[in-house]
Amino acid sequence: MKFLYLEEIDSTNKYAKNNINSIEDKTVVYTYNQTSGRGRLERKWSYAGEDNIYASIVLKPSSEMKEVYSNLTQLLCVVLAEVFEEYKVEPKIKWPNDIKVNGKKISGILAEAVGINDNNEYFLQGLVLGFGVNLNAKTDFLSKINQPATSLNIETGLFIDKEIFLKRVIDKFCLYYNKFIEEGFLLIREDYIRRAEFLNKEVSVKVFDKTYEGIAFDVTQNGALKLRDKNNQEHILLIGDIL
Ligand code: BT5
Repeated sequence: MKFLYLEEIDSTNKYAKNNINSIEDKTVVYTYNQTSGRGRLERKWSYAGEDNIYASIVLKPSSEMKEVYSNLTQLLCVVLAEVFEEYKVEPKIKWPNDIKVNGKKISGILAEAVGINDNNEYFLQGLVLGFGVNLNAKTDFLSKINQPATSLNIETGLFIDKEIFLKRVIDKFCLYYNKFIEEGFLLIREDYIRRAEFLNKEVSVKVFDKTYEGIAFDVTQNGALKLRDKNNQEHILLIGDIL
């Protein structure tokens, strides 16, 4: 993996997307000064200061889109969880790709694909897997976020070295990556489910403008969420937000 450090940038994901052709496959674009970080669905990723991680992994696995690419966020989620565990905290995954510690959000992932349509054919130029991790955020900053949020220093009482953390994440991601592209979500399904906080619970899942309610009872071989509603009807949700 190559590293591309930017002194200051609005969003590492946006930078990676805008420069997709000049950025090589397997490059980590990162900054410690992200001025306008983004979450999914036009939400924001708040800047927690320069001792935290704001990074985007650029991948160019092929020019056609494959289903397994949409599961890369879940791979990154498992990788992040494993690295958190090295710091002796207990991360929980909120489907599809939030990480929480003690019920509070500590990390978020934003995956985007860049491609072009030509004569009804789609050519994938690259995938951008962005992640933000609160390593050393202050409680007064976190309390202003519109959902419970935490940081690794708060959970451990230690100052966390951001370079070491980032390197651990990228090394681990590389260890899994090739095999994951071949084998898909099944490779990590057990590791993902073991840390899932939502399974066998009653949840509401928002999928665009529709909301599904029921018991989240399984995650499929493709990483989709299985939900059983009160009429005993099963729904398989590929994307969405657990409310
Ligand atoms: C995410 O979106 O959690 C994806 C966040 C991805 C951020 C990275 S940073 C590097 C790269 N460049 C970018 O521009 N983005 C990526 P979502 O699931 O939509 O969650 C967004 C919600 O998380 C917000 O509405 C807040 O409730 C919460 N949030 C925002 N900032 C936070 C923070 N620093 N810590 C914890 N929670 C936060």
